[in-house]
Amino acid sequence: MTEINYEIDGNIGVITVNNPPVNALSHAVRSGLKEAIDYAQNDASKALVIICEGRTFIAGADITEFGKPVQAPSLYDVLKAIENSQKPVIAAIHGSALGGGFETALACHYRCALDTAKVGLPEVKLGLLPGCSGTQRVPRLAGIKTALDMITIGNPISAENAKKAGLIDFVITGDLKKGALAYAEELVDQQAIPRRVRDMKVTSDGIEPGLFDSYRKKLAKKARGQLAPQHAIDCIEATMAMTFDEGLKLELDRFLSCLNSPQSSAMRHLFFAEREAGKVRDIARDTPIRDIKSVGIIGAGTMGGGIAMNFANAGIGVTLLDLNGEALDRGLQVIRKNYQISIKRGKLNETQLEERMSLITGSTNYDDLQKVDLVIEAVFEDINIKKSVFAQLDQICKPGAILATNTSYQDVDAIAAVTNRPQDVIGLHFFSPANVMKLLEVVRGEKTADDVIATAMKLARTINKVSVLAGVCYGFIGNRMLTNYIREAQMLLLEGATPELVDSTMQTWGMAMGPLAMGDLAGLDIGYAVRKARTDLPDDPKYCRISDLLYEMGRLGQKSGAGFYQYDAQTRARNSDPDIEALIKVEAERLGVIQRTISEEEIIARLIYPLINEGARILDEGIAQRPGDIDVVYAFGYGFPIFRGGPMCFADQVGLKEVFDTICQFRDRDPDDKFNGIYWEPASLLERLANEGKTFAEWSKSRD
Ligand code: T1G
Repeated sequence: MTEINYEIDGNIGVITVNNPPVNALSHAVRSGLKEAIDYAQNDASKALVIICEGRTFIAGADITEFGKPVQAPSLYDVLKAIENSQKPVIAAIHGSALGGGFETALACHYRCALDTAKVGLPEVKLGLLPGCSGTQRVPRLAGIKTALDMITIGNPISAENAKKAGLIDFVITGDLKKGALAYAEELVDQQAIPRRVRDMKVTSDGIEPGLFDSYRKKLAKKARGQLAPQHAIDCIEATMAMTFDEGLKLELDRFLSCLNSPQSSAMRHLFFAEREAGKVRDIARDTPIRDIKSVGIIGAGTMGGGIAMNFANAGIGVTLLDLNGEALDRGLQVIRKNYQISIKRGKLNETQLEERMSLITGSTNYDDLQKVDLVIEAVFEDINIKKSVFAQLDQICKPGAILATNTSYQDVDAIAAVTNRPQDVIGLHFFSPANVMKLLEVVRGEKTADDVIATAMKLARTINKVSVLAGVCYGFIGNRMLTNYIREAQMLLLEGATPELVDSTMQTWGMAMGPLAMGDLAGLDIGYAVRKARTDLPDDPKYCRISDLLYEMGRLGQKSGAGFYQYDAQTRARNSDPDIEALIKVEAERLGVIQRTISEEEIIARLIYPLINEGARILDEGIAQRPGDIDVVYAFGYGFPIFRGGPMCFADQVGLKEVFDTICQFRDRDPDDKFNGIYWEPASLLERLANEGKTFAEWSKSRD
């Protein structure tokens, strides 16, 4: 396939890039672009247009080439050729011109775009910064503030906004090529010269003192622990004092240090893992899927309402059913309130609110679910209640309707078994708040049909979720691993770490929230009920003893104003509670636990390694398809730091031998405590890979 085509149309040389799926700047594309630019310098064309086939303009460097030796011509060589062209070069943008793609457009002398197009520099989302002049050209074209906003956050902006900022010169409606050629001909008629961004000056107008440091502080919070945004700020700030070439040198230097960092390797891993997770190994990608035009949701509580919003947001009609009329009205009011919050945040307008509310119909009658294509049960987390709901659905719903449970833990096969259509039953585990959290665990029952799985994975994309396939076990992937994480957090309390030390250590490490504060947020009664319902927990008096005590004291967490911490009634600010720290000491003594000073290093290992260990078991049992899938679950559902790539990626970076040896040390540290030996029994897959000197990634590749 020819990645680059060149032809002359009137006075215009048209360079067309065609490298599906996103016209990434592969070696072939770079070579073809440079050849075409060089060739066109001597032909009859008066100006050149760079345009792309397919769904988008160039969407960036080819991320799959990172880590391999750069093959000439480099992107720098290509952009230099474009900028030094003696004829005006015009970029014609559609879809998303991102990263190196937008940098290519910035090296052009003029830029036009379809009104539906977007432009952006999302490199920080890969632990990188624009590595080919983006940090130097955007400030020259659009000013420092626009550069800081675009580059340190990495979100794309619309063609209209890009035009307002001076990044795009002309917005086209309708046929891009036609519009771009007309625009180019007009420039030729005007005898427009090659307008080089490198020659522009950066204005310091409006740059208040301390601007850069305020961004450094903002990003240190918003992108806690991430290096790339800080480097990007330095490069942008450099445009105020350095020449273009000096700035380019600094940018390249910082780009390479990011490229070679574990953070970028982790974030690039997650980029591909997120896309890989949506593919089911043993189901053909062209498996026919069922049409989902209408959805029924049972339970108008927090989860049911949040789930309903996802479908309404995607323009899919929802029947929200709750047998309790008051609960239904409350649920509908909460949905409306959530949308009103989005309006306040400028993410929605009144018309859209009403459109979405009109797609959600309340009902207290199961008969209203007779014609829906999919039902999602989101009732109380009790297996018997769920079974009775599914028995009813089996009687009422039309043949071919998909029957899904939103259960967080329960046995999907046991639920399917109460119906005459287990092949239509699946788990769709949303995460609270369901209208915000991106993760969706798709739980495959033993009898779930392939087309039902394929439909669910496709539907996840439709409602803007990241789907991960899980097998049936207690807690599927995420919650199963979380059990051990919570257990160790509380063991650490008995052994002498305060709630504040545990939580602050994990937050500094990168977790969105520490485990104890997270327990207070979710509600200690939830965890208590889950533990009491389980019959398979070790009969260890130390097991989650503190949260059980707190529950028995009526301290349920934020909802009751106190849990591990005290919460200010007005501001809900969290404060350490000396009474609880004293209570922990007394309980530790009663249980015969000797308290000691615990290092942050031990806290991190004691909390993260159980995730890795259980993740290894989950892989070995086939509950998750890939280690990357587990990483996606934790990055998108549990606040795991994206710059560490997820538990399994982090394990590979630490080294499985190191992880395994540390787990063995934890197992053997107290021979008298038999429970410790149980909790810290290394997973056999981890042991095997550690002994073979392999990584989880290598193990996964061997199964592709
Ligand atoms: N390189 C290689 N493959 C890519 C790719 C890229 N840049 N972008 C996407 N793909 C693959 C992706 O893995 C998937 O593969 C398929 O294309 C469709 O992607 C020098 C150094 C463009 C908005 O960060 O944001 O330039 O799973 O499912 O939902 O300064 O892809 O089909 O086998 O996401 O329509 C900067 C990343 C790179 C953009 C389209 N660019 N891509 O979304 O499709 S660094 C980015 C996206 C850089 C310079 C620096 C999205 C998209 P498969 P998809 P989509």
